[in-house]
Amino acid sequence: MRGEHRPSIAAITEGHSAVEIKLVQGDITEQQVDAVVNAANSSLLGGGGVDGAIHRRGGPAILAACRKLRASHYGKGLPTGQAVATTAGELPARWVIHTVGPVYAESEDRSELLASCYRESLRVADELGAGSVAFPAVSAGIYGWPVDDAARIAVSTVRSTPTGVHDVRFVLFTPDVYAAFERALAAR
Ligand code: AR6
Repeated sequence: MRGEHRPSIAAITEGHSAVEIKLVQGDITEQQVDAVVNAANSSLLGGGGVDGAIHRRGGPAILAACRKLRASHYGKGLPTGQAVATTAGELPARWVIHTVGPVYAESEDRSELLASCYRESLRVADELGAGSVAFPAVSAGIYGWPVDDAARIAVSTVRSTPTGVHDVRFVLFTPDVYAAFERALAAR
């Protein structure tokens, strides 16, 4: 199926447990879910990649909420591996959960921090009562994480994290990242 047009919804579903994992090739800002996860940076003030897209499509309410969070809780920035929620503004979702992935480094194993992004995002989603959550491939863009490894960590962490979220979608922007998540989902 690689190279062909893929449906924008649920190309792959895995329903072996309470959480159903789906892969979607597309733009996360178009997902109708309770919560969209943003691969942010610790400033919470926006950036490029998926962060830029979420702020552009979601409008100024998201940035305003991020500024408030900085003032109240994260004057030094949101630490890597943590997650925090804001309004989703004009996105077709209720919340954006901002998480800060680690920058990839060959000299140091930061996998636990990347896994923490998924765990903490699901914990925040549970606090919110979100039933459906869309994740991008955190750290696999500007932060330079090798895509297969990023996909393996993402899938294995979601599989092993107890959560009330019943619909987890990985929304992958490009065919190569989609293919990496297909491989990760197939590997057990
Ligand atoms: N929908 C889904 N995925 C997307 C979209 C989109 N609209 N746009 C890009 N991606 P990145 P990072 C994919 O760079 O590596 C920002 O400046 C992209 O192809 O967005 O965690 C932040 O402010 C890639 O596969 O996030 C930080 O400074 C994946 O999303 C820094 O980038 C993640 O790429 C974070 O870097």
